[in-house]
Amino acid sequence: MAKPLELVNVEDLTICDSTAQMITKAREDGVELFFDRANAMKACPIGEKSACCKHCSMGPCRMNVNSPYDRVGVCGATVDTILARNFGRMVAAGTAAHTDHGMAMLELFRDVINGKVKDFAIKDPMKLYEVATSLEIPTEGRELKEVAMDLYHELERTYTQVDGEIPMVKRVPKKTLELWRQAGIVPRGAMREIMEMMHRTAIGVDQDYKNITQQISRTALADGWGGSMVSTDISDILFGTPSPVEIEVDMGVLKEDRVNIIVHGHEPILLEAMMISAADPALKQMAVDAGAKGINLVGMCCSGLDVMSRHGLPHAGNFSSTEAVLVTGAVDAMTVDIQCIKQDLKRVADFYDTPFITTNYRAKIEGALHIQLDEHDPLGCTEEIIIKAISRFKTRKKPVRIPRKTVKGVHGFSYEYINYMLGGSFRGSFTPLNDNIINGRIRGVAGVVGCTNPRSKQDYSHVELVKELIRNDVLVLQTGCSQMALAKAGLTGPGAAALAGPGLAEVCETVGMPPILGLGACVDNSRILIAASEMVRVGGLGDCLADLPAAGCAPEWMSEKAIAIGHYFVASGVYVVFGHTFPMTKGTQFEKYLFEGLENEGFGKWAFSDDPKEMARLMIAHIDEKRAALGIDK
Ligand code: SF4
Ligand code: MSK
Repeated sequence: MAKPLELVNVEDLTICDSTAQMITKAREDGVELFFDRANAMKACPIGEKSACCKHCSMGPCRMNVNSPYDRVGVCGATVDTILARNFGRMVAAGTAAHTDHGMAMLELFRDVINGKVKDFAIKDPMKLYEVATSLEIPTEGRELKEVAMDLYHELERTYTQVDGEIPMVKRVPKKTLELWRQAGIVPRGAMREIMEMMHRTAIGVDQDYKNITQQISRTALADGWGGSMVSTDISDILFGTPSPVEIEVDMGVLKEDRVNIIVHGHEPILLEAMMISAADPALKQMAVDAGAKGINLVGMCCSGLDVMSRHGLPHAGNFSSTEAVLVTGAVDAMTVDIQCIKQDLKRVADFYDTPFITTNYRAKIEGALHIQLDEHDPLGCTEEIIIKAISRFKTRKKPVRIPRKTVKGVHGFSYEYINYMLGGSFRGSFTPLNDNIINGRIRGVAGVVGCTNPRSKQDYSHVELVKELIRNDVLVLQTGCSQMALAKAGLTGPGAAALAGPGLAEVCETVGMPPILGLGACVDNSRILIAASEMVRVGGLGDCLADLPAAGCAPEWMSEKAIAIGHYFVASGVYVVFGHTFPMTKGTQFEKYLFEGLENEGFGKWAFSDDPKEMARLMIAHIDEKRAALGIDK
């Protein structure tokens, strides 16, 4: 039986001190948070292992997780078919989320070029020319607008093309691409791949787990090398390629004497537009007239990560803190767009008299005020939100209690900048990184990414895993809520080099960089793919992505997007460890195929561990194996 809510120790729920304080306050206030529900509602033991199917009304059918081959579904589907179909649908959903986000960014880009959107412009023309060149679009002597329009049409194929290869495969190392071609998994267009994935996993279609996995890989690659990559590149072109900037994080960035507005979600346009409106002298004066010292715009989750890297905007916390931040009573408006927005935020916001505002027609929440953000007039929406926040500031009814903690760190490491720091040119080759890996100062590279989850102590595994990796000279690249876990723990400044092993510490101290580099939002994992491809292109570390001494991990994942990300890394050749839970039944052929079989075919592979020290051990062992194969294991 679940423990009564009040008996769950706050220290068992989170290592984030601010969130812990707000969980305690919520309990005093009688407000239930998702941590409490995760405890009260235990995960279904069959669903947790992904061993059930409800793809038709002859079921739902449940397998025996302790003896998975004891029975089959009413239609005869085996546990392997059921597991593969469920996994495929998670990848399809995750890919749909990233590609729909990317397509919205591409449409914004088109309307900026053709002059229909006037509030934004192309901020990084050099990146535009670089992306165009990488896709073999002629740039010599051509007007920016002409190149931009060609780029738009080329990138549109990422989503809509029904046959052929998506444009970004031109960036994939040759040998990796050859493997994909042989395996028949080069994506056509995301819509086609997602459609086929959904079709093949319907009742009575694809019932061979290996064949289903082929389409899982093709769909996931349409995310990583398609929708996500386009989204990152277009965001850089429109809003600027990030470069390192010192940022203040944690809930102490809220200020009692200011109009505090939280922006949460994923598409940068809402927060970019909010920044323009918050700088409007008339609105600033309105805030002062209401008795405030100013407007305090704060990001959360991935929207916040995206924009803080570009503009140095403060960030209040990750996914598991979005209800807790409302408990401060200091939030004068919370506004959201798409993805990772808990429906419960509305109820908690109501309790603290905080206006909760949705802005995207694709993501409304029952009962919430909806102010549609029209990209042709984004400021119309954001000005209205700020006016609502000012009016709430004026009439704050509940006492405000803001945790004092703030931490400073450095964020905004595009792959271009990582190379520059290591002694290359800003937009040059990755030679210095490769040299430091070959000479052993840097043992390897790890991507530690992904969500937090109320079924796992918030931030704990992210922080412990990363500490263990850098102690062993592994350079860590980060995105998403994981990046914020490390930022709150004070490990995103150059001072973190003191915790690194001697080789990595030497490199960090020489170039003045931290051993943990934050690359942005969860959609920006594509920056890691590009960095890895550059490492292959420069030479000395093998000739495909699977040869690199590299590994990835999402220790506290929760979203289907994380499964799509994990699988596009695996299909690209990377070893990926997931923590806390995995949608898999032990002792099945499908498990063996994902955890071993794919690697035998030249891809990466999946692994699972519940313990951050063990996750680190698995990743380091893999890195060492790759170093040995490259002959650089001295
Ligand atoms: Fe059961 Fe087969 Fe229908 Fe799934 S598709 S619910 S296993 S009968
Ligand atoms: S917000 S997908 S909880 S990283 Fe991108 Fe964080 Fe995971 Fe959402």
